[in-house]
Amino acid sequence: MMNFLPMTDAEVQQRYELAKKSFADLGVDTEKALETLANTPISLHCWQGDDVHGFEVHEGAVSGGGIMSTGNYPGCATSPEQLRCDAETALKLIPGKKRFNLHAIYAETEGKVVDRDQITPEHFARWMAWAKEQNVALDFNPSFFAHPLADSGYTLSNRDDKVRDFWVRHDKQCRLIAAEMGKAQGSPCIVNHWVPDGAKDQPVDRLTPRKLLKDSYDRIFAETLNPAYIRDGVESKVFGIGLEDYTVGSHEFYMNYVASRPQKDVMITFDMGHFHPTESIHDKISSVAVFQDELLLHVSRPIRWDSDHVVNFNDDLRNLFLQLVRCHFLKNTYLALDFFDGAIDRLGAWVVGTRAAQKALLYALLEPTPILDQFEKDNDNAMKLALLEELKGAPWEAVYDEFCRRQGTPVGTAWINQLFDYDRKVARTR
Ligand code: RNT
Ligand code: ZN
Repeated sequence: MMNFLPMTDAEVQQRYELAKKSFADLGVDTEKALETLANTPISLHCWQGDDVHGFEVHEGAVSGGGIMSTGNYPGCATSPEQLRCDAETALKLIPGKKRFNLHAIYAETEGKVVDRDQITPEHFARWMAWAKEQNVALDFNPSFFAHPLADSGYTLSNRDDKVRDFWVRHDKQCRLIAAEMGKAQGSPCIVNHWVPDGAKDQPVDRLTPRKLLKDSYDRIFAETLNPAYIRDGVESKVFGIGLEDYTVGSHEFYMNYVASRPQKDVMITFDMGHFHPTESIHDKISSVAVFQDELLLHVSRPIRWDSDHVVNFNDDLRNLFLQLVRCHFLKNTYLALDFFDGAIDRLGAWVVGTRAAQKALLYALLEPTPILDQFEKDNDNAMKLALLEELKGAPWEAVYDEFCRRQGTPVGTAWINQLFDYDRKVARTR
């Protein structure tokens, strides 16, 4: 195996000093960028570790549908202990402030069947204790998929009151669990509400399910919980596999839904994979910044569809973070990751994706925006373009390496050694 030699501290620092100087020449303070980076939490999604299976105990066969991870790489966590062990390893390889994002199906019920409308904070007591130990705050999600009452394709928008009431109860329980988490951790638990609801082909009535979905959310959010404990986001989507023609919770639906709340107590969630293939979310940030106070992001990477590939340092990611920084909306935005690749080492997927998101954020924080703004105002657009191009080669990576060094996480390629080790000793032996 290739053994990647770690850089010495002195090498990292020397490279950083040079980078600091070249950014300073452009009026950019690298220390300030590092401080913002260190204080911006990124929420790691638990479901990358086990292909969105969860630990629910079922009476009969498990229902599928709604969501899908592809790939059969060995090592998929099959118990809470394994998942926590993998997550701990990931947390060590990622610098900066992390949070951890749970779904309702990750409840621990001691082998008992507990249906989704019956879950309580005690089913997450182990997760809460673990999060405290790891010094990460928890985020939460109701789970509206992989359940017999989701098989029809309609949950919160179901025409059958019994089914819809079940899901409303589920979400209400989830909000109570999240509020408990938020209270215990002293930082609001961010809850993302996403339903897969929709139809494969040409529903005649596209209106009724949307009215029902609005009504369900109104009921769910009728209970005002302390915003110091919980914040809610609703996630839009263009289509799902098997639901190609109609998604009840579309972009228009949810943008209007959040606008319908005068108290602005529900924010929009943008997932990078939830739009038409050539439509990227960076252009939506400024519109949200005009009308809303907060935004939840699912950082992901679609390839031709909502494929949830591991996030990497591409134009989409950079453009997204550039907009958050340029719009001064970073502090109003909750950053969560949402990808799941079961075809490669899952620890590697987690770490690659999170580090890429951090790098893109740092890239944006190191932009000499006032100079670009001035070029734009003066109609010097070739100069603007030239500087934007030159910046792509600026030594931002030396700044990220220094960040890793200060945070005590492996610098550069060195972490790949640890990934390799864990893959061979843990993942491939499961
Ligand atoms: C699905 C949504 C949703 C899920 C997670 C597991 O298309 O993106 O956010 O991926 O809740
Ligand atoms: Zn998502």
